[in-house]
Amino acid sequence: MARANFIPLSTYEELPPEEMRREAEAFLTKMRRRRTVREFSDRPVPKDVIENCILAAGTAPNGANRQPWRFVMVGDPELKSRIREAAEEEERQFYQEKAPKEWLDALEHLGTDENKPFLEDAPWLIVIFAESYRVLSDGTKAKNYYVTESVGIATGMLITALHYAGLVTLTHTPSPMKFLNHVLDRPDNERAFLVLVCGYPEEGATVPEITKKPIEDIAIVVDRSE
Ligand code: IYR
Repeated sequence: MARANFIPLSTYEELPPEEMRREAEAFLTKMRRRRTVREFSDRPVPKDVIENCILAAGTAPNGANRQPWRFVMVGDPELKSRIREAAEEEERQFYQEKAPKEWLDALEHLGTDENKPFLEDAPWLIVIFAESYRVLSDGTKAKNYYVTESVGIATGMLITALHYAGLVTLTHTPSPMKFLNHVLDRPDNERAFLVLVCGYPEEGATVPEITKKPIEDIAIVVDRSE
């Protein structure tokens, strides 16, 4: 591929150290308010808000700038109930037959089960697909690179954008997810990555009282220059 035209980095803004510190702290404070929610209100959320959040996700760094993501916005009640029905069928098998005891034990404190009413209650399901490879106009397949990493980063940015817009999300991973290709009519070169349930929390929604790891458990400093 021809080398791109290179232009000055005109969008970068350096912050003085104090402001840098303030911004980083303010961001942490805001992100600590994000919680995964499992009880959704059916209040509508404007489509343009979701689209802007998806555009923000689409700014994610990714392999070779192939942008190997597709965000299918499902707001149609009929489609949502088909997704719920199929997901609950998969989940029944997971919870009642396939899941090893160790996995079920790990999930127990979160109180999840095969019932997924949020798939119908929430105004939007954003079904995220990863484009494993591209199909060129002559029918040949072209590789994409770091697809899982790229789509994972974009998904994190989407969750952050939706949180900033005052919405809540649930990262739902029915397993296996192949049924989503059928229900949403997506081609074979796309594999469902996860379902991001999005909307307002149900009034009186509760969340598990869990904590996040402290800095010493998640960061390892190898630079002693400070
Ligand atoms: N996919 C199932 C099970 C599940 C698995 C993990 I790991 C979770 O953190 C939560 C749920 C479900 O959606 O219920």
